Amino acid sequence: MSTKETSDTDVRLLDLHPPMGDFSEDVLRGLTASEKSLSPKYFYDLRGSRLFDRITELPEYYPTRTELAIMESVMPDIAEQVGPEVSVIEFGSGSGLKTRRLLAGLKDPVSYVPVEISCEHLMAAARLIAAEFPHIEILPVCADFTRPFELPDPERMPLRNLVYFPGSTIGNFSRDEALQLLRVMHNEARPGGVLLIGVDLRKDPEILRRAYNDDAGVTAEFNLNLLRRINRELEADFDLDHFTHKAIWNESESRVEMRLISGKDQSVMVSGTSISFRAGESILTEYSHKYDEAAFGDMSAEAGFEVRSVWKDPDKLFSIQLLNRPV
Ligand code: AVI
Repeated sequence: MSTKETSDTDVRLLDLHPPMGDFSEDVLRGLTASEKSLSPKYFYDLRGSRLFDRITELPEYYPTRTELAIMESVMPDIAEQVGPEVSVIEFGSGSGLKTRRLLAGLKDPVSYVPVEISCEHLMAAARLIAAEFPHIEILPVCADFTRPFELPDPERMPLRNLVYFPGSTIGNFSRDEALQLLRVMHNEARPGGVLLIGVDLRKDPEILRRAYNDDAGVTAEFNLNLLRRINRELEADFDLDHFTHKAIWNESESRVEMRLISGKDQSVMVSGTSISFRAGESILTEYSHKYDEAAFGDMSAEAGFEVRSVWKDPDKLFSIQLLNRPV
């Protein structure tokens, strides 16, 4: 693969030219399958990202504030267990509070390597972090983190790698994909490295139902925004008044499933292809798996990790887990 390093003030980008995938091809494949689906990765256009930010502040949506609260209370413990002079490799470009809390709380971290498929997004976030943490070398990598990728070498040699994957985004992957992603993280952690990961836990289904069907309708708007995006970018004519948001708890699969339900028999044009919907037919748009500690422990062990510590909030809604990659 040809790579490119570009320097922007003091932030050096390693551009691995990730294949961006084809939105139109993916959407048509999903909508012409016998069970219609759309990938949740397409939620996050500008409006979708803003709607997601609003979701994180909803009273019903507990994950973000709970993870941050755990982080606040256990950061000294994390810093102690992880040790000094690590290189932090974040899967996703976090300029959020959790990343800042981590970088501020670790002992003398040598570098911060955010990895993200959208180079623009990545550089904007990396510049913010660089301005706030001038003593940490910031080395953004533009890559698809679901596949193994090359890591840049920091100027100062780290004592170990710390892979960081907050937000319970792992829950949005199927179990097979989640295992594959854990294997990539195991690889990037390198022998003796660690993974610090946010994992949402199984809980009273009523709490989950409310978190994904909020009263203000922001999650519904977030879900429907996918159709709005397809209308705009793929010359489609979804009538948003004839699709509704629905999120259900699937007990046997231990996951929330988000769908868009067609309110009537209707046909929609997408990139020149006519797609028909029966009344009540749904498009699956997202899984959000919730794990119990044992199930996540088994999956991470399959990827080669050993559980070192699991921190939870007092109500056991959410966990932050520190996993070791043995030497
Ligand atoms: C990004 N991800 C962890 C969120 C979740 O809770 O699964 C996405 C989300 N979907 C609906 N609300 C939030």
